[in-house]
Amino acid sequence: GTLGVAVIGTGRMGADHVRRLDRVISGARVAAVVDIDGDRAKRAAGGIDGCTAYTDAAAALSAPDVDAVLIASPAPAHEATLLEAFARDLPVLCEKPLTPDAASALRVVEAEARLGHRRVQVGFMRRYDPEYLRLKALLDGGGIGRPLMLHCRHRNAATPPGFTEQMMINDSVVHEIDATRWLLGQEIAAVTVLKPARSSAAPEGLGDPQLVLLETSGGALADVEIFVNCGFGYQVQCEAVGERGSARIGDAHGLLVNTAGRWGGEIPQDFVERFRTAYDEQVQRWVTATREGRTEGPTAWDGYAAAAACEAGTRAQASGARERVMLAERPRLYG
Ligand code: ISE
Repeated sequence: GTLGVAVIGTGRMGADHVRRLDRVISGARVAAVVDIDGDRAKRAAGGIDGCTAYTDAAAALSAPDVDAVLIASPAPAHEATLLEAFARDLPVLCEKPLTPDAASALRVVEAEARLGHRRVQVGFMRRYDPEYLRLKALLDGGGIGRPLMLHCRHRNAATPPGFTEQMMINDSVVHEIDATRWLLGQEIAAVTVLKPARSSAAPEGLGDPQLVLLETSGGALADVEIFVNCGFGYQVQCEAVGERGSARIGDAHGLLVNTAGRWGGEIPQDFVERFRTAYDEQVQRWVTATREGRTEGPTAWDGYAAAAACEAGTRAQASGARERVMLAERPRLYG
């Protein structure tokens, strides 16, 4: 039957997932929405047939018409909802980051391992982006030989209020950390962060942009420019350099216009627009797999490994030194 989904958190991503499940995805319906702000929850549920608004995640998870959970609340609230979902053996799609730090992410990994089967797909949606998938297929097929370096750029037009320097790593560079692990099939071994002169367009206290250097377990390097107040739009680019060639994605040359003595195109303004297909695909694949009794996609271990690398990254921001990533032993559930 149709999968009844409870969406936890109705902020920016949560509201977008409610719309997506309601109008784009097949095989699912929004059975419940949860927000600690009751009015916001009611607004999100409004107009959706049979959708109940809650202020308490546990209450929504115990509702008889809820079969699965999509977590889009702020990261510090993820762990409690994940453990609640495990207690009821409910399948979960959890927005990134899995949790805000490595210790809590490891608790989630251990709880799922105790359950004995996978229940969590982590929302690293770049793995569903058509361009990233082409790059991954090229690398896996040996198309440019052994990959040695990734050059990444991650630019946001502007930050929302309250965005911190740690969030530049935990919320933003976490995507490059996952993409590097996934594209290369290697762990992140060490992280270094360098800071150029601060852009005067950045809010007070935010050292923006920064250069993050990731060293992998297989001896590859990934450099990431993170610039969260670049002003001109949302850009995510990645160039892989291999022994026999290079390959680059994210140039967004969909429509190139020549007029009035100039050439150019448009730059998307945010991630919801740039990664629309990836978000749709991620949620559709989750719904389809869940209805077939499977869990696939990025694992809780991927969420933990990314959190451990992020922790080294925020240490590196503070110390200015090269910080090693400490990983726990990988439970057998994750291969
Ligand atoms: C946001 O949380 C995301 O996940 C976006 O993909 C990223 O570009 C942005 O910097 C984050 O704040």
